Amino acid sequence: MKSIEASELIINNRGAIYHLNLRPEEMADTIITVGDPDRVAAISKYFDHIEHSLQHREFITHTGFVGKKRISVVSTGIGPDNIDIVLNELDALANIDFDTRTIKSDLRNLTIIRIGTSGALQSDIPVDSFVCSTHGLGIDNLLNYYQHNNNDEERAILQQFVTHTQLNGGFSHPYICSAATGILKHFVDGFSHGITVTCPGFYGPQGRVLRLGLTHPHLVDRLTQFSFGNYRITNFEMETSAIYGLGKLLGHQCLSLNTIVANRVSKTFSKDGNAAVDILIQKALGIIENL
Ligand code: R1P
Ligand code: URA
Repeated sequence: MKSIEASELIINNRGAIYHLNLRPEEMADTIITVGDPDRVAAISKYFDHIEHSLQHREFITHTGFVGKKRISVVSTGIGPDNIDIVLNELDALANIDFDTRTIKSDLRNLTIIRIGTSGALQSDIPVDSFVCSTHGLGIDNLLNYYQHNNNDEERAILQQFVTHTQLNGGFSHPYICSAATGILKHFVDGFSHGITVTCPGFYGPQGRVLRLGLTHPHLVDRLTQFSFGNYRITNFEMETSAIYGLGKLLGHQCLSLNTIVANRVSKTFSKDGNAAVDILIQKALGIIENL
């Protein structure tokens, strides 16, 4: 098998992958991703034991154990462009032999769970509550750089979304990917379920006006009013669709859990987002330990 060249798969002097600075044995099969680098320690403080602690740029990783479950917590920084780096490098750590630079014949399936913050798009989803994303619907374009396809239901939701929002062509080509249902079913009690829209920015791409005029001034209303069968758009943020899309293409099981810190309909913001995130962390770890 052809080996992958030095410029394509970049391995540093420590034998670790370029951006994440991780060696294959330093990564667990169960991975929690967080946007905020400070959230890594906020999660690993609940580990019984930390084996590895590494950092390069905004990418901090702590690998350790909760009970018998080996877990890596990795910070991605903000946005889908960083998810391109993190998902490809996590997969390379699992599925490419770093000595021969060839793809392994036995591929490893990772479980990748995002614990992040998000803005709600429905009045009945208050700040400090939790959303589990049934789908990631991307208006960020990342997945359009990879060959991908959809099942019938995903195609139908996407078609309805494009018709309803008129967000297609020009700068945005929306894409969609569903959550791993085998994991999703464990995150029901205490979670709202719905479609999460992933945006390439926090201000204009999420309809926030400070000093600049927007090309889609009615974006928030359009997203709030969208429905397809029993599905509605519950929230938006900046990583979920990229994780779901790339994760599924690479054969991994992905789920996104969101702490709602802003409600864009009631125009409210959490008074203590970190406390709400901490509740989600403890709730999620209790479930992940037993997956
Ligand atoms: C924006 O404030 C950031 O918060 C959300 C968004 O997806 C974006 O990354 O997630 P995190 O709290 O995980 O960073
Ligand atoms: N993260 C986002 O991306 N948007 C919000 O409104 C809140 C958190």
